[in-house]
Formats: sequence, C-alpha cells, structure tokens
Amino acid sequence: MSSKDTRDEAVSEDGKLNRRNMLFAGSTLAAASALTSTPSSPEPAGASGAYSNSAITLQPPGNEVPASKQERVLAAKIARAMLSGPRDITKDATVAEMGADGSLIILHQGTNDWVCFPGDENEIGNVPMCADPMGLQWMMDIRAKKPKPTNTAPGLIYMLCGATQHSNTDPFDRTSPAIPIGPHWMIIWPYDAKRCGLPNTVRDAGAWVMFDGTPYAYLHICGTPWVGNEYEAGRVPIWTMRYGGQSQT
Ligand SMILES: [Cu+2]
Repeated sequence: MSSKDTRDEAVSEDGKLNRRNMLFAGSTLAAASALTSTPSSPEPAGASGAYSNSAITLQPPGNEVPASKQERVLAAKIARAMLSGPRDITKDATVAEMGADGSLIILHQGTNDWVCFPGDENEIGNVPMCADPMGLQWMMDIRAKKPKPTNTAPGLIYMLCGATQHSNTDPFDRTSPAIPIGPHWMIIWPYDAKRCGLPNTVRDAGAWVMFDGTPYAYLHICGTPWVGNEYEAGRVPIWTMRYGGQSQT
C-alpha cells in the first residue's frame, strides 16, 4: 500500500482517527515516507494531507489507544512531537507545550537534553519541533522579542513535519498570512547569506538563510538529513545530470 493510501486510511469517514487505522498508520516507515516522498504526478483535486494533523498524529506501532479522551489527546500530542525529529533523539526527549506566558508545560519528562513540541495547527508558526538547549533558548528569545538571541553556541532545531510561518524576514511578525514550509532542520547561528553565497528566499529544496541580516538569522536546511543512501565499501558512485540555466551552476 502506498504512503498516500496510508494517509487516506488514517482518518475514518467521520474524520476521526480510529484504533485500527491508527495502529495501521502507526508504522514509522509509513510516516517517514509520507513526510519525504515527492509525488511524481500532479496531485488529484484536494489537499494531499502529507503534512496534515491526521498524517502526523500517529501512535507508535503496537501502542494501545488510551481509554479516556484526555489520555488520547496527550498520547497524540506526544506522538506528534516525537515525529518532528530523528527517532534516536525524540525517543528520549522531553515533550512540552509552550504556555501563554512563555513557560514550558511538561507533557512527558525525558532523559536527554532535547525538548520536543507537538505544535498547534490552529496557530500559524506553532509547529511540531524538536530543539536542543541552544535552539530552545533562541526560540524563547524570539517569543520574548529580545533584540537579539542569547544562545552562545550554535543550536539545532528539527521540524521534520513541516511548518507554517508568518515571515521569512521579520522574526517578530505575528500577523502576516501563513507561508507553507516543508520538512526541514535548522542550524541556529547567525549566517549571512551574502558572505556565505547562500539564498535568503523561501525554497522547497536546498537551503537558505532565514531572517537574513537580522540578529536572528539562521541556516534553514530543507528536507531530512537521512535522505539518500549510505556508503558502504564496494558501492559505486552513480551520477545524475539535468539541464538548467547558467545561473543554476
Ligand atoms: Cu523551522
């Protein structure tokens, strides 16, 4: 069954996740392919749902669906948060939500120093993510509208479920319409696009410097680091080529 079929299966006619579908769609492999696959033909009418709530709110395979609604919501939030970053990190990470006052509400206490968030699809920019301490500090500084970030070393943030954002140029914009952004990860350090020879505009592949020229500039890298094939001794290189304009070299 293709990843698209899996996504369709995840929601029943009444729009709710049911146990059979949640368990079936709960395959991490299915989730990974849903997040990284590129359709080879035009999408049929309607939303693909590739990064929708139903596609990323998946219980790990074999997990029992909790009995109470409150527990189900909590389990869904934790599952969403844990899909935002590499499994080796998220399996031991703390899961939290951001309180209105900027405090962290812990949903699940982890054992490493990463914090993952389920996000809230009803809010632009409130997206599933997984941050290390320096990345989280930078994120909290933006929320507090500090004139510049206080992280003293590069941070890392994963947003492998995709994102929405108000602006590519103003870190404090809270009103502009949503920009849709694909799965990505972020190196939190003030890169300068011109000095580095990098783009600074929103793209669906490659990388760019977001908030370029501001103290909050950072390197936004599209996709997941795990795409591609691992080298093993004996494997041969296979080159591909394509035609393009001179400006693309
Ligand atoms: Cu991001």
